[in-house]
Amino acid sequence: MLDDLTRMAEPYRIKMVEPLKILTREERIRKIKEAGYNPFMLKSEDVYIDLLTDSGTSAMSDYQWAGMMLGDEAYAGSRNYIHLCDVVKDVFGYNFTVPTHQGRGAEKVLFPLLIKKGQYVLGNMHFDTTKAHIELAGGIAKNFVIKEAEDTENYHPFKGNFDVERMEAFIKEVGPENVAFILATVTCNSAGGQPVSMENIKEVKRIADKYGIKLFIDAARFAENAYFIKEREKGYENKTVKEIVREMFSYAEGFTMSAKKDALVNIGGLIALKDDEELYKKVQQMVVPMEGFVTYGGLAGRDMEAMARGLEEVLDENYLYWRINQIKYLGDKLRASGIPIQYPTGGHAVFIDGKKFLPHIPQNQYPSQVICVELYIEAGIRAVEVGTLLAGRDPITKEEILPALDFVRLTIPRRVYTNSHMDVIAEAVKRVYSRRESLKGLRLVYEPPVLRHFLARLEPVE
Ligand code: PM9
Repeated sequence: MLDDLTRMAEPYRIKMVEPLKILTREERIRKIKEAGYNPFMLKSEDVYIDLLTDSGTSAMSDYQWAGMMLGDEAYAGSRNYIHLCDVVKDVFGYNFTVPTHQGRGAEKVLFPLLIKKGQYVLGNMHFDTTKAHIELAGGIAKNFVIKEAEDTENYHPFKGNFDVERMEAFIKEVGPENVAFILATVTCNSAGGQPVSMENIKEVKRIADKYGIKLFIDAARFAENAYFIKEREKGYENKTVKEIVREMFSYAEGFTMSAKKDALVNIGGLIALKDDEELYKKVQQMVVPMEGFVTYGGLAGRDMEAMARGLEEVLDENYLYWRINQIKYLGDKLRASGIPIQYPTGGHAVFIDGKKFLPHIPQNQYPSQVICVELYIEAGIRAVEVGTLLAGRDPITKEEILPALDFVRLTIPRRVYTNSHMDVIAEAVKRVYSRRESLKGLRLVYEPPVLRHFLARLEPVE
């Protein structure tokens, strides 16, 4: 374990570098206008620090790259698949593993097997692709995150927790036969990368059992969640992160995972089931036409090897300490300058509270998107809106949804940027904050009907 002194720096050294380019301010103003004021539409080479997502953007280790050279590209029964199954069994204690090309591939395969038309899927806060796949399978996504998550200013150690009472009242109201399953997202991305406590997972499991409902986990950031439990939950301080992960997953029947986050790979996903062999057979039948044969699920053998190694590596507590504290370092700097953020900072990103940052811009003029645009102009930083633009419209009334949480997400890729980059980001946010009163809203000029934020085009409101 690193000590107080050695913990001050990254627990890795750099073996390969990728030069960064920075455009002039005038060029950045032109580029963001051409991109329809939507950072998703920018070319990556026009970005200086890319904080769009932590998904598929990790730097792999030398051990993972070495594994890439050991890819067994057989169509069936690749040794890398077998290694991946062994690691899943060791880390999570689950018997059945099916790879998929990424997280939404796992959702697309599993959800139609669990959902009957009109049934609810209860979550703390479903991620947007997850919600989309619940709806595509004929289900209705319902969120039960605790109210404290909406209060961005005040500390709560587990803002990703379920409001179990509210969820139980809902189950009683609609009847358990109308609930397809419960999905716990760890950490809870949409609430600010906020963790779910072990106590809360246990409580959710108790309710699930009481009503005969299955519990699954959206496991994209499982290791970061486990690390927060070790840091913040009584009784877990002396357990290893690996032991905590084992316990978390012992309460669920299975998980879907975007391996592009905590599995430290650039592509990949997983479905894993504890012991439900019948469901496993159904998953196998679905995955063949959807993703590929059951032992590769849309991935190359080398990708599965990198994933197996990433799943082990991410449990390194020196790495997790650095990871969580790099996000905190940035969050603390912003808070010290009076910038409103979701507090405490989450596991993978600092979430700026867009409504508090720009109170003069109405929510339907996308204040968080305005901040993203200005950060690009200020310093070539690409952040992402997780707010009104992302929330879209009510499927029935077509009215814009105005979510309680309207964020700019400064998403930090794993093992990619140093704290010097964090200093630049903090300074850029401060500069935008200092000229906030002069900023104006945005309006849509092109709006796709589904997941509109990816492809939308906007213009400034005059
Ligand atoms: N999350 C993210 O940036 C990537 C897509 S949007 C730019 O946060 C959870 C909790 C996620 C998630 C993706 C997926 C889907 C499922 N659950 O992107 O399909 O955060 O691998 O995973 C993104 P895939």
